[in-house]
Amino acid sequence: MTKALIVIDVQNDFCPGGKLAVEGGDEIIARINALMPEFEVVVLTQDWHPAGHSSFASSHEGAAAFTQIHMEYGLQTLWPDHCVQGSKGAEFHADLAVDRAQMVIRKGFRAGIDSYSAFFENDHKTTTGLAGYLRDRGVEDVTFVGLATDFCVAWSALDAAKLGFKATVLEGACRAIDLDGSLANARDAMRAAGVTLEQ
Ligand code: VGL
Ligand code: ZN
Repeated sequence: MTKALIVIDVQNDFCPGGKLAVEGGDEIIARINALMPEFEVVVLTQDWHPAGHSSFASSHEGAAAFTQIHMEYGLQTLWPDHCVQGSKGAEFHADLAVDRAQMVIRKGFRAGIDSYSAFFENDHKTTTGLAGYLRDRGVEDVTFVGLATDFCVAWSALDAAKLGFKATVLEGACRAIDLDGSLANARDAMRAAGVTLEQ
């Protein structure tokens, strides 16, 4: 069974000192690098927003970061500006072994829609192309690591399970944002969907 490691958003803005820093975000990098040689397929995702993206609180007058708004496709959490295309914050962390990756999926590049999942944008319909890539390479088993557990990692793992992949999240190689119970909710949802949670 061909196995893929999907490394979610290990970018400067999600690491300490970044615009949307996840506590301990850089602590997982050595483990992720060590995992890479165990997988035939290694994919990185890169959050990649245009300036003025609709997920930025700064794009909505009077709106504060970490609140929610209604978009056409559903509820959307608003974030500080982060991972702007071409910025230092959007680059992968310098310690990540990016050269071992065979594929980089950029997501969140459409101004009007966010994309947490590596497979579908937040309308749950627009695809990123990753499922097709994995199927073409014969992948059946996908393991997720990276940032953040309760947003991009969880949404990716949930979609992977829905698409029929065997999905595992290595929580010890992830860190969470944990906003209003989002981590507990994400873990419940992943378990219910048949995602295997391991340390
Ligand atoms: C993420 C919030 C906004 C993530 C990306 O990588 O989990 N979270 N954009
Ligand atoms: Zn983002």
